[in-house]
Amino acid sequence: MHRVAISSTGLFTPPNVITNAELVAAYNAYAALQNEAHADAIAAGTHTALTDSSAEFIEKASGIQRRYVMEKTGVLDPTRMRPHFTPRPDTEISLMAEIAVKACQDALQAAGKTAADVDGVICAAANMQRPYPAMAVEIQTALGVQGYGFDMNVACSSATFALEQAVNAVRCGSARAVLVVNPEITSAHQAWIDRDCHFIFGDVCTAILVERLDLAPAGAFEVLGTKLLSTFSNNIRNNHGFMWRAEDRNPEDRDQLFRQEGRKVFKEVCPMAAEHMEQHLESLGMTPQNVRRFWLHQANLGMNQLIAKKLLGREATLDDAPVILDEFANTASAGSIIAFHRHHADIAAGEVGVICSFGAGYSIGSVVVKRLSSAGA
Ligand code: CO8
Repeated sequence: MHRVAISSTGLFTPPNVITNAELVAAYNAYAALQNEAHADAIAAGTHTALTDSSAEFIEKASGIQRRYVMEKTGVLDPTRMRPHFTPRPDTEISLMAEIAVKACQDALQAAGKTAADVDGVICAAANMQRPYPAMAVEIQTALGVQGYGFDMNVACSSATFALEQAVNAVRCGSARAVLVVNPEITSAHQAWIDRDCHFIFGDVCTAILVERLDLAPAGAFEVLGTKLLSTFSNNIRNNHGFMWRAEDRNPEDRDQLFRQEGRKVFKEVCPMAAEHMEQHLESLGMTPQNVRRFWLHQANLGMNQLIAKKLLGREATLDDAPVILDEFANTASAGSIIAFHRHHADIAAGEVGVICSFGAGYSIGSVVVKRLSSAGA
């Protein structure tokens, strides 16, 4: 068995920003058009008028100020309300693979490694652009990695669940290094026409290089342990899948996109996530007080504050549990990895941190890491 480290991370940030003000203006224009189109039914009481969204509500309820997207004109067009993506021929790299390759290259460069040092690629995200061939194989080939690749999906916990697979592969010697990559193009399956959730998501891609510790660069993070949990809930759901055609479904049906019972999710997931991390730390002989930093899933600021408070027994600071959702919104599985990517440089050798995701399934994944001072230390 080998000791395993996170050698580096990479980040691809999409080119377009949508502020809450821009988003709300587009939604309110859409609502006005809908209300105009249904004016008679609204007057007759057979149709419910849409009410305006508000930037103040969004920031207060979620902590989100803006989000990045791959394409914004379609999202902000009140007659469209979804991004414009041009279909690509089979001979061209897919959009998911394209941004994944960029994030992987960023991670490889940060570790001073090349594709020749890597034996596997796991593409882990909340949605896949197509069923096959696997995006991971496309990414692997574009990078020039000899070995294997596969896709996996555990919604917002895709990255942490994939980290466990990568860690196990390296630990037992079937790979020297595995790239875990999380291309999250949430804008393509976000319900931009639903006032309750139109503000939640953003696009991004993260990558993590998991490597044998004796091969890892100085300052890498040893993985002390991983712990996964899932328990079924309908409170976050997307019914879109390959059966839609045989079921004569319309891809625009509301249940074919993301939907949730946000308040129930908030109430149920916070205690589960805190307990999960506590138990994980206990199994490693530690308590939350031994942890220098929590890199938490980024869905809602209040959720993160509550979870961190449950763990620490006091109000958490941004130093205890950094926030990136103000800038990125919820980026599904990538959120906790962006937090780690942006906020790990000041962790001293010997200090311990926890990466933790929570989301649809429900699914919770935690990864406990310790900063190393030099390779193999
Ligand atoms: N503008 C103004 N008012 C609004 C708006 C709006 N946009 N939306 C709702 N309101 C109103 C409501 O109508 C309601 O009014 P009233 O009190 O008169 O009925 C009031 O505001 C309060 O509404 P809510 O109870 O819905 O508001 P909350 O305070 O609960 O906040 C949140 C809503 C922000 C959604 C919050 O519940 C939340 O963040 N919950 C946690 C959600 C969460 O963590 N979900 C995880 C999902 S992510 C995941 O697992 C990955 C899925 C895969 C990725 C999919 C990518 C697309």
